This record gives sequence, C-alpha cells and structure tokens, in this order.
Amino acid sequence: MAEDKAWSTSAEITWCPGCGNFGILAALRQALAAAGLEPWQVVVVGGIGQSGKVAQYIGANFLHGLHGRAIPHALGVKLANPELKVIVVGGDGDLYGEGGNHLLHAFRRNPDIVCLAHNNGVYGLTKGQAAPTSSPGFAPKNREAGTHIPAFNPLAAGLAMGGSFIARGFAGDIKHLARLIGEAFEHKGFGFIDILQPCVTYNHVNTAEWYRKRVYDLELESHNPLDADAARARILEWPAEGDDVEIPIGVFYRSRRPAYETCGRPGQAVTRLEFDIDVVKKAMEEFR
Ligand SMILES: Cc1ncc(C[n+]2csc(CCOP(=O)(O)OP(=O)(O)O)c2C)c(N)n1
Repeated sequence: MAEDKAWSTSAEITWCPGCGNFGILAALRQALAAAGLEPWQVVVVGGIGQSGKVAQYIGANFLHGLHGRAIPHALGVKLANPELKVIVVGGDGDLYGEGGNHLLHAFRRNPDIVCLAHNNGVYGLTKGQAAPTSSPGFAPKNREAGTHIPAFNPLAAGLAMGGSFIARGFAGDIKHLARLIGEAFEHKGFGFIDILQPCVTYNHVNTAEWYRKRVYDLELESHNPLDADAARARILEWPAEGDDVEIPIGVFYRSRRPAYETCGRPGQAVTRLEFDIDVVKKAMEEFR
C-alpha cells in the first residue's frame, strides 16, 4: 500500500469543516502507508465520540464498542491475535474521563498497542461539556460560571504509571504527527500520543491558531527521551495557567520493557504458549 488514499473507506465523514480530526485522520493514513502495513494486519478500535469515528474512516478492520472502553476492547483483540497492529482512537472524554482507569493500567501493563488520544478539551459528540483537559475557567453552555478544576495531565499520569512511550502531537502539524505515529508503530509496548486538537464548534479558547502560536518541537531542544527527569520537567510545562504558555510536542519519554501480551517472556505471546492439559484437568478436579 504505497498511497495513503488506499486507507480510505466509503463512509461519509460527518465532522464539522475545520475539525482537528481531519488532520489526525490524514496523519494516521500517512503513517500506515509509510509503515508498509496491509489492511488485514490492522485493527482500529474506536471510543465513542467524534474522534472514535476514525475507526470507520480507515480502510482496515475496526471495532466500535462502549464509551470509555476502547482500551480493554483493544487489549482483547491484541491478546487473541498478537500479530495484529492494534490502534486505539478516542477522545479526551473517552480515554481520560470515562476510561481513565483503563488508560492508567494500560501504561502499567504495556500492551503493544498504539493509542491516539484526540484532545480537544471538550466532550464534542455530546455538545461541548467540559472534559478532563478543559482549562480552569472554561465555560461551556451547561456550566456558565466556568470549570474551576485543574486540567488533567495525561503525560504526567503516563510517566507516573511506568508508561514506555509518552508523546504529544498537534493535529495542525500533520507531517510531525505522522512521524510520531510511525515511531509509536515501531515501539514494542504501549505507544501513547496525546494529540492537541481544535474543536471549532465548542472550544473557542484552544483554537488551531492558539495552539500554533504556542507549540514547539522537543527535538529542536535536544531533549533526550531516555532521561526520565528531563521528560518529567518538559511534561510539567503544560497544562499550566496563563496565556503566555509554551507547549512542547514530540516524544517526551521512551523505555524498553516486555509487552503485556508476552507475559514477561519477550518474543512469546501468552495466547500462543504451550500448556499441559493434565495440569488444567487436575486443577478442575479440585472443584468437583
Ligand atoms: C458510559 C457513557 N457515558 C456517557 C455517554 C455519552 N457520551 C457519548 S460520547 C460522549 C463524550 C465524547 O467526548 P470525547 O470522548 O471527548 O470525544 P469527542 O466527541 O470530543 O471526540 C459522552 C459523554 C455514553 N455513551 N456512555
């Protein structure tokens, strides 16, 4: 598959013109084409939300489950067939709110899954309620006084939970994002990318222009992603209060440890291990 167009489907795209999801979809298609994968090797698992629709717009296998449950669904797919390239796509509501518990344990378990978190700072599909990543002061229609809670920092949570690939991209820089997704494909473990994404309809604070003025590429700052202390310092730069913030994008941290599906035995998959049926029979006897 040389052309990223080959990863399209006939499904009608129903996002608002200018939605950041278009940039993420384009970057994912580019990364899939560059990785030389075939559609039958790929499963995209979508959360519920505008972001989760990416699963239907990529010409590969897809699974659309329950809100907040994309990661456990993806884990099931990966355990059943570890040869598949499994990609999770979900929103900040889905992955950081309803499914936050699953995300925390995915960092810890380290399955060989790529997770793309579409971070638009709102619950887009359900008409713009505040999300875990909304900045304090953000005032959606259902909370006119504004939210007062500090924004969730998924990268800090990932580092604290032992995440092995922690990155941030920007939907407005497709080339950079496609490269990041490519690196996550190469990584043997949980390849997590928080993606800054404007929502043209419900988030009038963090617009594409707002992000464009603030993002900077970690690579140009000679950041060493193997240095956990340096990663932590960069991760804590944002979210932060104030309008004059700078927002790093790129790979903050990476480390090597066995992927979950290998059960701590690199090169093996737990579902492919030989087992002794007599041991199982003996165990069952105890319950008679
Ligand atoms: C358990 C559960 N709670 C709430 C909902 C309603 N719901 C569907 S999508 C959604 C929010 C989507 O926001 P986000 O995950 O940020 O994705 P976006 O639409 O912004 O891409 C909610 C609250 C649901 N379907 N299931």
